[in-house]
Amino acid sequence: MYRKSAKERSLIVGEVLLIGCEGAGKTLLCRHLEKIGKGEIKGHANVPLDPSTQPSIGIEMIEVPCRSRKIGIREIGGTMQPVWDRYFDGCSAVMLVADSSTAHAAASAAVELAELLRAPTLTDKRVMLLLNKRDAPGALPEASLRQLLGIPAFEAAAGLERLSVMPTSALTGEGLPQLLDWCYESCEAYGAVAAAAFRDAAEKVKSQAKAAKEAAKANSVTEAKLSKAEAKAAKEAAKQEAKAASEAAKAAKAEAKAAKGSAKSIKRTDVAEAQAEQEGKENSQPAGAAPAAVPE
Ligand SMILES: Nc1nc2c(ncn2[C@@H]2O[C@H](COP(=O)(O)OP(=O)(O)OP(=O)(O)O)[C@@H](O)[C@H]2O)c(=O)[nH]1
Ligand SMILES: [Mg+2]
Repeated sequence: MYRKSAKERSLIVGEVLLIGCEGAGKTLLCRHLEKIGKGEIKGHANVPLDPSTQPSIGIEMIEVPCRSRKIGIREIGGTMQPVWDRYFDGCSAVMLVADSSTAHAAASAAVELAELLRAPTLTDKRVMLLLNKRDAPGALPEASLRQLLGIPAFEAAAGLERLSVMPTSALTGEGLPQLLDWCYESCEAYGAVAAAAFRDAAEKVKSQAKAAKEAAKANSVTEAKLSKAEAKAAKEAAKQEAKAASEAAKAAKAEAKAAKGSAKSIKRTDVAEAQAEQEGKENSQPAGAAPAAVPE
């Protein structure tokens, strides 16, 4: 599969999605825009093209030169309407083509436009409603068409910066040079929005990383402070315990000394008492008296 080089990719200013119901004029529009972009049709409108087209099957992609760059235009066939929204995410802007040759054909564009403006993947992208086939003989006057599709209400809700409405003819080229300018400017505008969003996201990630780093640092400082305080408390407790132990030892020593002293004095009292008893006995017996007869 062919892959574009970085230089080729950098030439593309953005990609515009081109949708609209079957036969609205998307393929003829692409053909005409390409010719204007390549300079094959100079100047403005009213250069009719070969009108023969085939209904598009699936997706067709063209690159239209514009202001020394290129605009990618991706046409999704009208038969693929149920899956249009799959392509919203990857584009820079959207063009919705309405066949305004009859009121009946144009009416379905109002429903499609309402869906586009509601799509969450398009909120920051510009939307263009093309009232195509303005050259067709039965086409309604533009003012009636705007009322019929309820365009003033859409413009009020979406804002004129986001929603544009343009009468065109893919056959004669009416409005197409201006449309090419709109494509270029919308791609650039979305590029700036996307770049700003990218910068914001990068800034957010950076500040989150910084906050996480600071929180980790604060955490480790707190832990260090805590362990220092715990060590101090343990040292203090050990000191108190040692003091209490030495006081207990002193008290035990004093008790032992006191016990030894009292033991000595008890012993002296016992000896004195014994001597006194002995002396008492000796004094109570008369001198020379015969010891009492022992009974038989
Ligand atoms: N008169 C007139 N005819 C147009 C215009 N644009 C397209 N047509 C004709 O309308 C028919 C369908 O045009 P396409 O460009 O094939 O339509 P499409 O939107 O690509 O249709 P799908 O690919 O089927 O979704 C062709 O015959 C075109 O020549 C226009 O501005 N004016
Ligand atoms: Mg087509």
